[in-house]
Amino acid sequence: MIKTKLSKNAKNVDKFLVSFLKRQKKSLLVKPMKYGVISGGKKIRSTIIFDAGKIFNVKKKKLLNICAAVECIHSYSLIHDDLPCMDDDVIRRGKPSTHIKFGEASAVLAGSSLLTLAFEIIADKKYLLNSKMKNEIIRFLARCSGHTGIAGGQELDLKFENKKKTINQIIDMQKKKTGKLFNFCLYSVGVVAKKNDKEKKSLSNLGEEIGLLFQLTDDFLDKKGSRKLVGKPVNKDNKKGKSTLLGLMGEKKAYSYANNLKKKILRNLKKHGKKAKELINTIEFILERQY
Ligand code: GRG
Repeated sequence: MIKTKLSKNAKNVDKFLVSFLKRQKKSLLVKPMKYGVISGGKKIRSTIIFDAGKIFNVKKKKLLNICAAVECIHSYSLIHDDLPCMDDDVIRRGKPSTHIKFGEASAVLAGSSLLTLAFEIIADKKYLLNSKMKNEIIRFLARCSGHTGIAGGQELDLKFENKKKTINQIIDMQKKKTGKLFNFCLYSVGVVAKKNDKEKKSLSNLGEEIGLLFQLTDDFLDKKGSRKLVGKPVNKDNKKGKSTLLGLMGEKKAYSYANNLKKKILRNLKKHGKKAKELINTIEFILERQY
C-alpha cells in the first residue's frame, strides 16, 4: 500500500518537474539537475505534504508546486552532501553520485540550480496561490534551508565528527539537518489551508519531530540496513565518527526513544480523526522502513 502511494506521488512530482524544466530555456546543467532530482528517491517529503493536505481537505493540485520545490531542495542537499568536501559518497539511490557521474564542478552548480529552482517553482505565475501565501511559503522555505536550517545542521553534523556531544546537541543538529525540511512540509500545508499562527506553529513542531524520527531510522539503516535496499554504502557513521543518538544511547535505548517519539507524534494526530489516516500510515512506515 505505502509503496504504491509513494511511487504514485513520486511519478506526479517527477512529471511536474520535467514539464517545469521543459518550459525553461535549455542549459548544460539540466542533465545533472534531472539526474539528481528525477526518477530517484522515495519522495517521502511530498507524500507527507499530500497526506497532511488530506487532513485539511487541500487538493493535491494546490500542493504540487510545494512538493516539487521541497524535492529540489532535498535533492540539492544530497548532491552537495555526497561531495568529497562533505560526506564523500560515491553511490546514491543505487547509482553513481552526481559528482561521480558529471564531475564536481557540475554537481556543485546543478545542486545550486536546484536550490534556486525551488523558489522559482513557488513564485511561478502559473501557480495559483495568492502572493501573500507564496511570500510566506518562500520565506519559510528559505529559513528552513539556510544557516538556521539544513545548511546550519549540516555544518554542525560535520563539526560534531569524532567529538563527544550531548543528547540535546545531537537532537538540535538532527532537527536542523533533517527535521527542518519536514517542518516546512507541514507548515506550508498550514499556510495553504489558511491556518492561524498557533496552528502553523504546532504543525511546524510536528513536522520537525517527524523529521527527527526519519533521521533516527536513517541512522538505524546505516547500522543494520542492506546496502542494496538503502541504495548507498552502510556502516559509514561509525567509520566517520558521526555523532548520532544511536551511537550515544546504544541500540536498545535509541529504538525505545524512536518508538516513544513515534507514539508522541501519533497522539498529536489523534485530534484529526480519520482524516489523518494517510499521514499515520506514512509515519508508521518511517520507523519500519528498510530503504
Ligand atoms: C539546503 C541550503 C542547503 C544546504 C544543504 C549538504 C547539506 C547542506 C545538507 C545535507 C543534509 C542531509 C544529507 C541530511 C540527511 C537527510 C536524510 C536523512 C536524507 C535521506 O533522505 P531520503 O531517505 O532520501 O528521503 P531519498 O533518496 O529517498 O530521497
